[in-house]
Amino acid sequence: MILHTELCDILGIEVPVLQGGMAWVATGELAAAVSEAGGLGIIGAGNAPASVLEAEIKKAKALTAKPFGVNIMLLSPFVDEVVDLVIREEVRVVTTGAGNPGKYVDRFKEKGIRVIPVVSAVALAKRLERLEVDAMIAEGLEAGGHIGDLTTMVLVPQIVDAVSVPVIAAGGIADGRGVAAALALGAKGVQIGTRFICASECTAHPNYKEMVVKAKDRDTVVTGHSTGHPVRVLHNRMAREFERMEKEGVTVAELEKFGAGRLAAAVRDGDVVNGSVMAGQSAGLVKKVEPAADIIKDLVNGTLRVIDELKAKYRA
Ligand code: TUI
Repeated sequence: MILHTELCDILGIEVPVLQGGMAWVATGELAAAVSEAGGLGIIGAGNAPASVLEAEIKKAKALTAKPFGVNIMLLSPFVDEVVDLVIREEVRVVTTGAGNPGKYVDRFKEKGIRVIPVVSAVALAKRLERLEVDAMIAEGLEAGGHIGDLTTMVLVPQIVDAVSVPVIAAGGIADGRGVAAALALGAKGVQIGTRFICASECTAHPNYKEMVVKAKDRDTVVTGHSTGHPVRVLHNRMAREFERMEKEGVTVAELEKFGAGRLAAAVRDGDVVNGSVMAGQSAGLVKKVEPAADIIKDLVNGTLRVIDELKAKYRA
């Protein structure tokens, strides 16, 4: 495989593909499989306490000697203990989501941990560059879960222009065409979530994987605009109920209570009717469940094919 960018050297990986740190979905097994395949596997801490994350980190360490990361969800009630754990376990890379990681950056850097925040707007990217983060993930609204309000197509080049660290594109990327497009926008790598839900090594319930594989182009919706935390999910009864409650003007506290535990219900228990089936718009591009190594191979081969074809076809 010969798809190499400076991001590979910074992270000690073979191909510039990061696996999204999806809460409940991105366990030690999935992260290890992606890292073994040459990408960067990432364990999603989500809302879990440090003890739960610790077990996942130990699992990943038992399955691979290659670098892997942990995603810290900054709205988690356990964020402080999760930060302490990641430092204690000497995890090589930290990505952050759903907020500004500013107050933690120095502690990670002191330990030589690479810090890569997710940003969904230029202003935060500029602020974080001053803290000397190692790279940034520019995530567009095509992504699953909690999202910002710009598309990948317009966000990535604006972040690339605003900062001098490597930018990783995320949101809507699921095959080599998407990776090549991200590189064309100036990204040095990609982060992919939805397609890795359908990795064989992913421990998400088969019902969840099946719903992603069966999803068509318009099957995701965004709920939670009224809460200030919009979340992209596959449309089901849960999403319909949530939409109805939002339209009726139900309070944020009630909506949060209604939503509590729903992601776990879908991922762990397979309740894809009453659970929250978070997935990106790229679900429509995901066709099957296959090993993480095959996904990585397909991404790399597809990217190289697109680059060659563009050059052969359009250079006059
Ligand atoms: O974080 C994600 N995706 C997520 S987090 C999550 S758990 C959750 N569930 C319900 C409500 C809220 C969270 C499920 N999916 N992706 C990375 C991401 N980060 N997307 C958007 C952002 C973001 C948003 C605002 C990053 C920074 C930010 O900054 C705000 C500020 O303080 O400037």
